[in-house]
Amino acid sequence: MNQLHYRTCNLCETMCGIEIEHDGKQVIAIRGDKNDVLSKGNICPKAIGLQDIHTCEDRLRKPLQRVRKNPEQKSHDDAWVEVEWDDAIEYAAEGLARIQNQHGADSIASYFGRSTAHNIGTLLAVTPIQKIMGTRNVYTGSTVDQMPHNFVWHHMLGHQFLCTIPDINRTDYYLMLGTNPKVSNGAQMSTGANTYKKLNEIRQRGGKCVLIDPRRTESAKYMDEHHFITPHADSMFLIGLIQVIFAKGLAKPGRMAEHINGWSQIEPLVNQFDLGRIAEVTGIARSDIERIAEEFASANSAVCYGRTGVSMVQFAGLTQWLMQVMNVITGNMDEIGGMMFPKPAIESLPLTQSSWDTYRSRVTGRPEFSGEFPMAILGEEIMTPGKGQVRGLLGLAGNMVLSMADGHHTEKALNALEFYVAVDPYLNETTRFADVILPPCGPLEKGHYDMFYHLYDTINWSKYSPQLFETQSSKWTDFEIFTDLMACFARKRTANPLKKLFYGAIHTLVRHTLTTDRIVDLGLRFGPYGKGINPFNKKGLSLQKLKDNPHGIFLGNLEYSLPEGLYTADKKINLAPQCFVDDLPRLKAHFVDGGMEAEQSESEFDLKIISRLTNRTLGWMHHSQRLVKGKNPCELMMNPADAMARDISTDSLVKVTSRTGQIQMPVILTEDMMPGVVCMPHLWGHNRKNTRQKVANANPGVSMNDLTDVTGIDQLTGNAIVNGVPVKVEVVAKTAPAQRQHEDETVEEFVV
Ligand SMILES: Nc1nc2c(c(=O)[nH]1)N[C@H]1C(S)=C(S)[C@@H](COP(=O)(O)OP(=O)(O)OC[C@H]3O[C@@H](n4cnc5c(=O)[nH]c(N)nc54)[C@H](O)[C@@H]3O)O[C@H]1N2
Ligand SMILES: Nc1nc2c(c(=O)[nH]1)N[C@H]1C(S)=C(S)[C@@H](COP(=O)(O)OP(=O)(O)OC[C@H]3O[C@@H](n4cnc5c(=O)[nH]c(N)nc54)[C@H](O)[C@@H]3O)O[C@H]1N2
Ligand code: SF4
Ligand SMILES: [Mo]
Repeated sequence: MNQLHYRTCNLCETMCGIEIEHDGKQVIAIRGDKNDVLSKGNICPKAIGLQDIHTCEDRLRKPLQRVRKNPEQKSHDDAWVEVEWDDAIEYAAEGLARIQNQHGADSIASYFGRSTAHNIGTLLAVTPIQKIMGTRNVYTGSTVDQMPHNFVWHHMLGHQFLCTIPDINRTDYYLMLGTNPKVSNGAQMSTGANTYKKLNEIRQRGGKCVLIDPRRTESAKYMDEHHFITPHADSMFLIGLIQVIFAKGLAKPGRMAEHINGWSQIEPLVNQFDLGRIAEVTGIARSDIERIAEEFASANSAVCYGRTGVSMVQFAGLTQWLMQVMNVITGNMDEIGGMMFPKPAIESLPLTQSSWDTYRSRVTGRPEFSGEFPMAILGEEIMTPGKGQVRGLLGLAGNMVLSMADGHHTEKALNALEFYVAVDPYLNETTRFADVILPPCGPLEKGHYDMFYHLYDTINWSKYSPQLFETQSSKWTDFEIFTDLMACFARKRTANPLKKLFYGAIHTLVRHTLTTDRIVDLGLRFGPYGKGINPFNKKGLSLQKLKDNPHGIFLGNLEYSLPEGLYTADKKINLAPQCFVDDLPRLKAHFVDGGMEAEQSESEFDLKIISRLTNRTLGWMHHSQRLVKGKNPCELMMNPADAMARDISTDSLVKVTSRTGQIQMPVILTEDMMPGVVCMPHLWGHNRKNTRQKVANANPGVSMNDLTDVTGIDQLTGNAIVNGVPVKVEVVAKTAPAQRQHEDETVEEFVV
């Protein structure tokens, strides 16, 4: 008899509730859970891919170890052999410890990709791994994603994870920059896959929605207005808005009036910029800037919010800061319908680091942020000889060859490593460089709690997802892998027999007592809604309470939490942190003092390329046949005027060239692109050799990050610039050949 199982889809931060019909071994169907307290039955197509991942033959069930043909060098001809878990852990720990014993703590780096944040086992392991490895070379996918947000929260509010969340359920004015929630389903704002319905609701209750994006995206039709903007120019647009708000006397601090530092600095700073020039460089008419500013400041409540399109660009730190300035000066910070702060059932902020520039990187002196360096410098730290050079890597839950800037540069760096341990369920474009791959069990084979993503809640709620299936042969969760790996590593890092014994004892204790479920239970019990250890407290949260409520528990709407909730020492919002003030001249040099024109006239790259997500795809879900079937979405969107100037027509095959690389794909002409800007999907390009991923490789596409530039970073925050990258586009053939199986000939072949 088929049964029903309820859980949260862990593929993205949207956290939709799903209902899985199954027979105890296999999934029969995956649907939206109508009773889920957050998503109320809404899901996106990606959730059904979980069924394919569960049965995917390429998903590794046992550790793989590289057997080198030439002991001195890795090669594509090396063999992979399956090894037993204990042997694999021993081999991995030995390889990492040997390097650190010889070359010091910093000679090993760690890298955490996006799947870390979707997985309680990896999340809980991050801090212990960093403490045990003791290296300063810590890298995560955050610096090709949301780091500018964290940077702003740290400097303005005192903690990198004091996340401002748009109160989309109650706002009257929604100003949205560089995000496409109809497809992404909302980023840093977890609503369940129904964000677009919430945009409709804003308008139905008499509010207004305005979108700023160089592409008229799928989300535009749920908005009242859409304006094209020149990539990278959002800071200028925001400066224009702030200028008008002050000039018209509309600035009002609201409820936070007594708790803001730096108010008087803002007006003179923005007044350095001429509104006419702002209109010219952004492409948004002066009258529109003036009107939007007035509307925003006069609305009962309003929120200015933006995501990856304004965090993976030049001046991303400034843009994120100026968006928050907009919210503060209109009295919308920590206000109903403005930016608010969720109160998650498990408190994690006090346990996480928030710091800036307490030390710097070895090669180019980049400041750390909250204990990590930008991904952009991992390659130079690996490939520049000297004391402290990175020689070993523990890399997990990210496919950096496709997802980080300049894939070929990443490949060179990975190939130069002496030893690389990957914790990942696939032999993919990145893990093929590993010496050993430790594969965790599948997503349905373990319990799940969204330890991190509740920081993005639009309502307060809590839910636990139990393990559905017994694990197949890959019986270990990420948490178990890390516990064993780190224990074994710590023993190998010390010569002291007493310490070895001590580490062994700690390991046994942790392995037998501290399961992820126990940690969740403790976190819930002692969190803000917890029952503590009081058996008579029937209302308070515990793991059992969540297990008894498989659709989740609603804990209330977002409530005021400032100033008490601030992490700044004086409990005030810092409206004008010096680092942002100091970054304004860089913006001015580019947009006002001729930098932009000089860049344009010197460069052969006359277009800018930006990224797009597609409904059915999400990096590693390209292993799901259900999701990749049909036409490959790697097509270049281009404005017809740009096409005409280059003799390109719909379906032409074009060559896109940047400073770092070249790829080919068919073109689609559309007025939805801003002239001068082209757009393609990212995280494709499954055309590298020696991977084990039949489904993805059969529908490879091309990798956008073969065009992006590792040296392109927002200087302030260190975040990669993967949007608005300069390219040129030339026609190769008037009609594109039918989708090819492999695009090897279009990608410079990488030779190890
Ligand atoms: N289907 C699907 N959904 C996903 C994911 C996925 O892989 N697939 N990934 C998840 C993850 S990890 C994340 S971080 C989120 C991201 O969620 P979003 O931030 O919503 O991501 P995008 O859809 O790429 O939206 C970015 C938008 O910025 C625009 N843009 C580019 N450059 C600029 C610029 O200079 N200025 C402005 N104003 N706009 C610009 C682009 O045109 C694009 O519409 O999505 C999540 N949801
Ligand atoms: N050009 C361009 N580049 C971008 C972006 C863009 O907009 N444009 N967006 C950026 C953004 S926002 C993001 S989030 C990144 C995403 O980039 P990545 O972080 O590289 O994400 P994926 O490609 O989905 O790869 C996820 C990896 O985690 C592994 N994995 C899956 N589940 C688990 C698990 O439970 N445990 C472990 N240990 N591993 C697991 C998968 O096998 C895969 O190797 O890409 C970034 N790169
Ligand atoms: S939006 Fe899609 S992928 Fe994201 S949690 Fe919901 S169902 Fe899963
Ligand atoms: Mo992301």
